[in-house]
Amino acid sequence: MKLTLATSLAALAVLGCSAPPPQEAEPGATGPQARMEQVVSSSSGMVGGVHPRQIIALFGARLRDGVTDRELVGYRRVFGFGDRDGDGRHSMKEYVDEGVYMTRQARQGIFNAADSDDDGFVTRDEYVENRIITDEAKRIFERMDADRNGRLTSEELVGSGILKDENLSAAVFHALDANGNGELILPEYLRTWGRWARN
Ligand SMILES: [Ca+2]
Ligand SMILES: [Ca+2]
Ligand SMILES: [Ca+2]
Repeated sequence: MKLTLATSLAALAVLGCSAPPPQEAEPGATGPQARMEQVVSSSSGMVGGVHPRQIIALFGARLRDGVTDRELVGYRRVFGFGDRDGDGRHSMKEYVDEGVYMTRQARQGIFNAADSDDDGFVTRDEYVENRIITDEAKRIFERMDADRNGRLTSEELVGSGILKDENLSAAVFHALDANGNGELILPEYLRTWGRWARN
């Protein structure tokens, strides 16, 4: 079943889950090798002459500063639901194998993105950080997705006027469009955005 983005996000919000819609998970984005490639590409630095962290600030991202205490409490509570053995971290077994929302592949992608120290576990702080980054990034994506079809085109990004500079907008779109097909879907966008936010 193909859900609309709005429907999926609404469902995910109900589930307290930060995951992208299942049909949009892309292969090849998980595992140590993908992670290494991500590190290498992010180390190349600037996008359109601007530091990635500055780019997401230009998009209006506030990261931790944009989150209320109440939201933090909610994120921690949701983390606790998944931490079945109560050891303060999600194991691969708890989150990926025993998770029930989305596809296994989508859960694996989220787990890898959240595990920022790459030790095979997602601590509560890692989980909360990932929720802060991705929930905000999704709201920004939705604002730019003028026709609300869950796919962001370069025209939509430039047309949103969020980045004042059109050349920068084009460079940013190019950097986000990892598979080069001329449109961004959420998991694709979030992978690069997540790296920029942790940069
Ligand atoms: Ca970890
Ligand atoms: Ca669109
Ligand atoms: Ca694309």
